[in-house]
Amino acid sequence: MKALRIFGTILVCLLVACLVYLYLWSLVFGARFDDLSAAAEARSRQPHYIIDADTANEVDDLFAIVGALARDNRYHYDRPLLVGLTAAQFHTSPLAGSTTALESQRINEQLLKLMYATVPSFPGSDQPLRSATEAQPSPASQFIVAEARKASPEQKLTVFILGSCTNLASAILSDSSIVPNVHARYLGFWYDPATGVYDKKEFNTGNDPAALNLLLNTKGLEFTVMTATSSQALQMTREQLDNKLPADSPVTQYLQKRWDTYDRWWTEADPGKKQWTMWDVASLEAWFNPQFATLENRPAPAENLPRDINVYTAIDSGQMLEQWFMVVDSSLRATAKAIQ
Ligand SMILES: [Ca+2]
Repeated sequence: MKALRIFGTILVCLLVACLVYLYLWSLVFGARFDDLSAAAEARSRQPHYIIDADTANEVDDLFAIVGALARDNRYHYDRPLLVGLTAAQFHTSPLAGSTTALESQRINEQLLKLMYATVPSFPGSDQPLRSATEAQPSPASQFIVAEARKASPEQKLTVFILGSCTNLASAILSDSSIVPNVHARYLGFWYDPATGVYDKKEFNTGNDPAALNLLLNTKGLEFTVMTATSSQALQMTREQLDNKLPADSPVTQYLQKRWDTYDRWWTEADPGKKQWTMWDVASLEAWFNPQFATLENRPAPAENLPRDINVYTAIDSGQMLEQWFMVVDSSLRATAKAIQ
């Protein structure tokens, strides 16, 4: 009888221990499951974007890309995710060879390596559109199509165009079903906010006018422009570059070398290259920091589809520049610490 009581007590104790064990594990697994589902939810809302840049044409593209890579963190789903870097042509430059997109691609790859970024990159077409209806397919345009197909009208793919519009225009000509899934953010043409007058005599536009007009004339394509007029206010001095980023960083040194060795062919002003207009930086920073820019709905150019487009009519260039330096400086310092 006594043995039976002892056996019963042991059995009850084991049962209680099992229940406590199961309860504790359910708490742990439940918390983990909540974390995972919250992460999946945040990830599904994460804005995806592509930068399409004519990097080898100028100096400012490099700074815009470095600013974006400094922010990119694949594990912070509340931040925009740079899904790819594509390279654009600039065939009208007096310095242009016959493979300008490939030249841009090479610099893009170097920047990704220097920033330890695992972002895929693709070369675009070396030539502008053949006509308003004929695409120039390329790995870049195919990549844009593939990413845009994954997007939706509610969760659009943002494509920053920092050079000619050839690659996105070719993507749309290849598959027009992507249009409602894409938000084009163009850096180009002049616009006077006071008079509402547009002027398309500008470098990026001139490298593929048919491609830009295709984007402006495409019904349902969300279109935002950081104009040359607004972005020209963003001036960086060489002194700032030398003083505000870590001098021993390979990224700082790469940017300084580009600044020194690039021939500024369009002007003889400022021969010592004491400052540089950071047009492309303005386009990305206005998106990262909307509080530093004024965005307005304005009628599209009269010769294009009658509709409103989004136009940045002013920027706070001082705040934008400070923010760019702060983010890039802290990213370069963190990287240096991590690889020590
Ligand atoms: Ca550019």
